[in-house]
Amino acid sequence: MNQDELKQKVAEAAIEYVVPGTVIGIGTGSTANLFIDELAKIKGRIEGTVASSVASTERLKGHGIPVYELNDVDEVSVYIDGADEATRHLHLIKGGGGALTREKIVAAVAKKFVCIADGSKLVDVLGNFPLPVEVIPMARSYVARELSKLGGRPELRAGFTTDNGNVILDVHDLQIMEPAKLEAQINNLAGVVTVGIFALRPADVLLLGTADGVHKLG
Ligand code: ABF
Repeated sequence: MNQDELKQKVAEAAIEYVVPGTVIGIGTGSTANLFIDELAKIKGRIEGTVASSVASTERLKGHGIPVYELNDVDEVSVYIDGADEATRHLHLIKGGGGALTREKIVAAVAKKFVCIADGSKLVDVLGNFPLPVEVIPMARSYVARELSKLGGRPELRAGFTTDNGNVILDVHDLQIMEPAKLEAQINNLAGVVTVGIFALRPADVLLLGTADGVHKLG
């Protein structure tokens, strides 16, 4: 099976976690897109969705699936989204698609976070994938200097503005041995909106698509 077929398998497996009659949190990226297409087949069973990006909102609406503003819903039963890297502890790097802030907000609200990914995303140590950090534009240089002091090599994501009007620094050359600690440290830098480490609020379930089937961790 190729990577797209593995993503399709986890997207199908995630349908089992959809709680009927509730609002479902929907992530961003190619795996989340496949999940949206699966969700469309059972859209009559849910109340609606909240989405972590403009792109996902458009895809959901294209399927006729209701999308609500997060502020208008009291509860999100489950959040289903992909990741760029994941560990067996269910710590993640997210944000390769640039939607990390909204993803972190929806993950915080959701009762359960189900991460869906093909097996290539599983790593022993986070950091091979450049760590995205969303930054208020005027703090870009300051935050880049501070990230360098933490041992990383930040690069401005060229020509990219987030859905929130900010920039992204992708931090290369990190070996993230203590994800929760580094998440808190980077979160505390003035001008940082969100860091793409999801460890303080990790996934609750990780569904991994592999050649011998979908593996469930957590
Ligand atoms: C989102 O989509 C992001 O956090 C992550 O960057 C990306 C994963 O994309 P894909 O499913 O296309 O690999 O979940």
